[in-house]
Amino acid sequence: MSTLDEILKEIDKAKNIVILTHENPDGDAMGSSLALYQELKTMNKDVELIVPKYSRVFEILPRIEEIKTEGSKSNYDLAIAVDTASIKQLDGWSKYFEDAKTRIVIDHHSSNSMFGDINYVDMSSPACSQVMYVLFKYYNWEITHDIGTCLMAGIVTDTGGFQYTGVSTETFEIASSLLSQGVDLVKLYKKLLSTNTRSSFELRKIALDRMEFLEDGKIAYTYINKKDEKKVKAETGDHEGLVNEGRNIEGVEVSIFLHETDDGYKVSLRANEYVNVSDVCLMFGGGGHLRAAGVTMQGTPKQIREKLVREIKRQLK
Ligand SMILES: [Mn+2]
Repeated sequence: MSTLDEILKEIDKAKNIVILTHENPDGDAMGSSLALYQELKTMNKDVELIVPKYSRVFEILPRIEEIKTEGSKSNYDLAIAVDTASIKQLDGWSKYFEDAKTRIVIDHHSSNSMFGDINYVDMSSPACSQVMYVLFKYYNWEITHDIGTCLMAGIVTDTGGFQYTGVSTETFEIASSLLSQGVDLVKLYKKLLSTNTRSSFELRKIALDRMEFLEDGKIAYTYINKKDEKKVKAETGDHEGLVNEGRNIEGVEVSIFLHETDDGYKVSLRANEYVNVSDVCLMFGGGGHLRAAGVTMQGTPKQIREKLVREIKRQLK
């Protein structure tokens, strides 16, 4: 039996299902989980999608008002984690996953630790929403306008508007089919990629002002701490995408962005051409994709910067 058939068998069997995704959810986490949620609802499953905190920019996504901040049960028949590379990323709600009778992982991260009983991970896919589209097609599930909107939101955000490595002819074929169904790509693009909240703009100003160039301009580095966020009254998700600012500068191979959280600094690394930032993050217990990865580290921004630069330097040409 193929993995996809096994997953369907578990879904059929389960009466109640919980869907989970990673902390600090991006458009792909929101889009792929909401798409799956809607289909399971259509199948008359007792299903809950739990996302404790998300940016209000996602409020344009259909059915987002049905998301729960905590579960109504402690042991679900089935838990499905989407767009999530490790159990750690499920943060404070990993208990819903761990305590479920059966656990499924659907993802696209190359660093996925295969933490489910059944794991469907397509590392060549640029978005979990694209993996989800393939699932829908395989199962002959109907891609409604609302579901299509969620999948497109995931694909367009995780590919930075179809520009990142991993985008393939298949990505465009899927986008094309969603477009012909009437999904409003222009609106999603504008709202999710081109519009800044005022506080995220203020945060960007601070991050840019603080940016440093190291190793002959091959590394860009900046950070945001809690004090900055308080100053600009930042909301969840306002720091999203700041790591791209450094990467988009000529001559930069690796962009380092640190974001202070309750557990230390969340490090985001982006590479342009050749540095394997997934390997760099793995050194410190994190992971991700070849050119986009993350890890949480302890210490001051300066100490963390030194550790990262030491590792990155070994790969610089
Ligand atoms: Mn993703």
